[in-house]
Amino acid sequence: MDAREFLILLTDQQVDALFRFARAVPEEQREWRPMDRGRSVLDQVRECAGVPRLLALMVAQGPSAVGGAEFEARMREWSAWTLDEAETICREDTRALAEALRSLSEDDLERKFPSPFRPGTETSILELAATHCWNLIYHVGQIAYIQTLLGDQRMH
Ligand code: NI
Repeated sequence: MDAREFLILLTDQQVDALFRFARAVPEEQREWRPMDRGRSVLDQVRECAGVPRLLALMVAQGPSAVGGAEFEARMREWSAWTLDEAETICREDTRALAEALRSLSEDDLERKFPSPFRPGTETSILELAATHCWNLIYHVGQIAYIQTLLGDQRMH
């Protein structure tokens, strides 16, 4: 299995984990924010669901295809999604990201660009696409921590 297919597999596994963990939190607690300052489960799920469309655009058209204005417009869209809507969109757009990745040659995948997320560093298209996977892992961890705060110590 090449690096691209491995990334697609890991990402799909983390999408499954995100919704498995989120649905394990009782519905009435999905908007609870630790200390009234942390981010709720639903808020984090919405972000994870909103990001892959932006990344698919960047993979298909280059990192400069998405700027601050596009990102802010996407944030406004995702702020209203229910958990079910977020799941449908996340799965659809994760598939679109995978297809965008599969349409590139190995050389295109490894070509370096200035990183849109870390100024002063460079990133390849493959690394950029991996942003979805590590963002999912980060937020699954935060949701798991919220679960422990709510008294649920199980691994979901
Ligand atoms: Ni994030």
